[in-house]
Amino acid sequence: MGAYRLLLESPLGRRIERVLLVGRPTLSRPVGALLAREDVATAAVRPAPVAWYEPGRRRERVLTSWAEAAAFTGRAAPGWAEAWQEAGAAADDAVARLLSAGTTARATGPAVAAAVWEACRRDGAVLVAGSSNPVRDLDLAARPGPGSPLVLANRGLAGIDGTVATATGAALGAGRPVRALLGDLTFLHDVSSLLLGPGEREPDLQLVVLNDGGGGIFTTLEHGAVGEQEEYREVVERFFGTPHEARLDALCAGYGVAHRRAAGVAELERALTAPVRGRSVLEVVVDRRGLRDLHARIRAAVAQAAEQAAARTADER
Ligand SMILES: Cc1ncc(C[n+]2csc(CCOP(=O)(O)OP(=O)(O)O)c2C)c(N)n1
Repeated sequence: MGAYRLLLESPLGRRIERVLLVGRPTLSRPVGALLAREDVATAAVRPAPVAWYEPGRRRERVLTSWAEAAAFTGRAAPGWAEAWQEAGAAADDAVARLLSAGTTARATGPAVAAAVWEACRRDGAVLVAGSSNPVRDLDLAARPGPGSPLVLANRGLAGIDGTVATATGAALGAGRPVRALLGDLTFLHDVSSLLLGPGEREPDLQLVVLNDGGGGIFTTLEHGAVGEQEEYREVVERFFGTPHEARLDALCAGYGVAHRRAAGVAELERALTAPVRGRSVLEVVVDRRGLRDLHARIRAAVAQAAEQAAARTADER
């Protein structure tokens, strides 16, 4: 977790020579791009057979033991690990600084993710990460360390479906409070999972819904670039932004679930200090129009931090 995926695009990232793949890569495009690089030798370690592996589908050489994996990776040049760690710490700090500037004003997805992460770390709630931006925001802004929460996420076909049910099941199954971070469309898609039959046990579940009135992720992808052109703006918004004005408070009232709205990160942080008891929805209203620009600023801040860290490392030598 952290800014690693942005560092892969920095000069330091371009010095990577070998990649050992453990498990299955799904989420992040920079990781996919790294694995596809012609100048990078790749191998996948798979000591035991796994059901999802289809021979011939990936280009990495398959290694069946950790000894082979160690032989493949070899030893990095002296100072490499330190340079990477230093760049990572500098980039994480740069992201945190950028996100906390304007904390009291409008919330952003990554800032909300960081607040939700810290709340789970504090009170030990299991964290369910919704697909689309929330899981990526957590990947970027959460600071792992001692006491990091248990994180669950649905991957499958990377669908946004079933997330409320997943979080409900996790809370009932784990017997521990669960906090889920999910987008508004993800919430709306599965809102009927809020229905609780008479006599059913109520889980301790807080759904933090990042409401940007539609699908924000597409703004950050290629669709967003097309949508910046005047002639395509409306159609991209209609088909990919899929805007809506659904009232989450009214939906929650219909299902008998408590609802509260937080206007900014400071208010969200205050609301997150309350223990998770029974079911509730904490809605944070954000604006997805600035998302493309926000991610460009995050990328620029990480690139600058990586450059400065590299200069410091060079001076120390
Ligand atoms: C079942 C299903 N339908 C459609 C999609 C395509 N899809 C991916 S992300 C997304 C938008 C999700 O919007 P939201 O939950 O509000 O999160 P945001 O993008 O705003 O972070 C959609 C529709 C999907 N992944 N799964």
